[in-house]
Amino acid sequence: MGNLNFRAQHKEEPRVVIMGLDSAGKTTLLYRLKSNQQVETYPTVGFNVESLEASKHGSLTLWDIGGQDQLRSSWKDYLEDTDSLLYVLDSTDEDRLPEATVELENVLNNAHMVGVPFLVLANKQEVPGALSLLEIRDRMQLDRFNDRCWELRGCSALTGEGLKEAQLALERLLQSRKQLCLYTMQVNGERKKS
Ligand code: G3D
Repeated sequence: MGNLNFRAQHKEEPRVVIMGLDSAGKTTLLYRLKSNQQVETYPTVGFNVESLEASKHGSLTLWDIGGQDQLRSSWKDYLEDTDSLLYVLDSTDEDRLPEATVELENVLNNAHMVGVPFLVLANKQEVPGALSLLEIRDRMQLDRFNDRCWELRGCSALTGEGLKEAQLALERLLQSRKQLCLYTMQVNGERKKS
């Protein structure tokens, strides 16, 4: 479990928020990315936070936010200064895909999330019968979010499959965010001069 000073200490690192319904595999993913280890997880009350080494960015701060129904109203409190959203899905939980879609929409509609890129990670892909990426893309109608950068990747936080590719996708999205910020600063600078 992280401590609240972590944010102040690491504020210059790109900030990635991990969200998704409870049991999607967020905490397993966080610790698999962090140390390539499987950990015993308990429902997250509040958040877990870790710093992760990344190839292009030095390091990233990953915030894993509890996804239980009663905690979701507090998701908005974690969105300020977010550079990218990592949205984790349980690809075996077809019944809750509509709920997961609505929650993703709610997060993306938050005022702090305008233009923030996101990565949907379809987790638990090693389970036979898991929804394919194509099915997920169609059912969640992800193409309607084409006004910002996003990617959809499959993975298994349990076996580690797909995580390297997921991390690279995340880094690409952060790069796109950085370029957009630089462009916006430049445009704002030009506006000030004129
Ligand atoms: P959460 O943080 O999103 O709530 P957890 O989810 O990380 O606590 O994981 C919830 C359950 O899903 C855990 O099982 C965990 O082991 C399992 N899980 C996470 N990732 C995967 C995966 O890629 N494949 C499979 N098959 N299971 C996964 P338990 O049994 O402890 O509830």
